[in-house]
Amino acid sequence: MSVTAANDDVDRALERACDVLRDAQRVLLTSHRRPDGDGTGSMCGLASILRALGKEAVIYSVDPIARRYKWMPLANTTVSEISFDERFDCTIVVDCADASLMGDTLPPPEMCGTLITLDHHASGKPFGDIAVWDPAAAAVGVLVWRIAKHERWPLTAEATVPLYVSLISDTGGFRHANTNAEVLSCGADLIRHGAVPSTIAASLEERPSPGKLRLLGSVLSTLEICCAGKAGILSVTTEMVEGARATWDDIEGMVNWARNVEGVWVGVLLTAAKGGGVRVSMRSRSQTVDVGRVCMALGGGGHPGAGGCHWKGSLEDAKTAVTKALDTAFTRRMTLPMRAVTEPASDA
Ligand SMILES: [Mn+2]
Repeated sequence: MSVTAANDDVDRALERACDVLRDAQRVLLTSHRRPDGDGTGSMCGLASILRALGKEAVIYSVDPIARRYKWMPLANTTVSEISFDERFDCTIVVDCADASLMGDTLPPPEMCGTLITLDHHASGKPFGDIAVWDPAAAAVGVLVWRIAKHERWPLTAEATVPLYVSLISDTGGFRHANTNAEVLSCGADLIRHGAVPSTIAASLEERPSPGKLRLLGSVLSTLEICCAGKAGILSVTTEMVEGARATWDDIEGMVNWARNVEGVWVGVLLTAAKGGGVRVSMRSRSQTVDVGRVCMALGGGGHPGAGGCHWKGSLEDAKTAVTKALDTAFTRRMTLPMRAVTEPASDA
């Protein structure tokens, strides 16, 4: 690994985190609300490694683990509440760019002990007593792997499965722009220790329920192409979810249909949230525009390839604001030097 000032900071934070973890006996593991494959996978993987060392590791998520990840080792040991008299030596928050993404789910400091955060969002606002924050890490699973390697802790076969899920979730199966040599080395090491890629891929395979397929049908029919063909926008409303007898979980991944449309650089999914407002999800094709920054301008954040924000207002207002923000991003990109405006490479 090349040594830069930033890497020095990451390495130092990682060493401090290891110092705390080494001495800790009771560890609490948690992530952002509605944890995704990276959040769930890194919690379960780290829990397995710590439990094998004889430590107690409690996985905590207020929201249930998504159906897609429930089969993962240790996912079924997740607890959704913690008694007020519990005390932990340290608490590890994974994949959470910003303390606000946890809502008020983080227990008070006297329960948490030392607060360690492991994150890799470029737009992140690192928090906690020790923040291991490295935007060059393709997934938080890579940071967990670095900790295990640093401490020479055994990678349990059980841990390799959720950690591998973390890697493929955040790299789109080793295809997205964040795929680098380190994440492939990490994947290779996980395979050496027991992960079986084809089995894991089969477990993650989409087997849509009839409700999800009905919902997809109605969502696809909302497609609007705007910004001179460079943006595709899909919308979901509560009525559509209920009418299809689908669940809110079924929306996950639908934004990619908008992004995959021929000629489109950025796909957007607008979800009219139950409690009012609109959840905005954006995905861009690599080498086009940084949607994390576009979403930051709209009060959210994310990565270059994936971003999101919450819009307080109607679906139509959200559409107008998103279209305007994307128009600005596309125009700005057009004024960049030619080197940066070559046609996007196909993601396939
Ligand atoms: Mn992540």
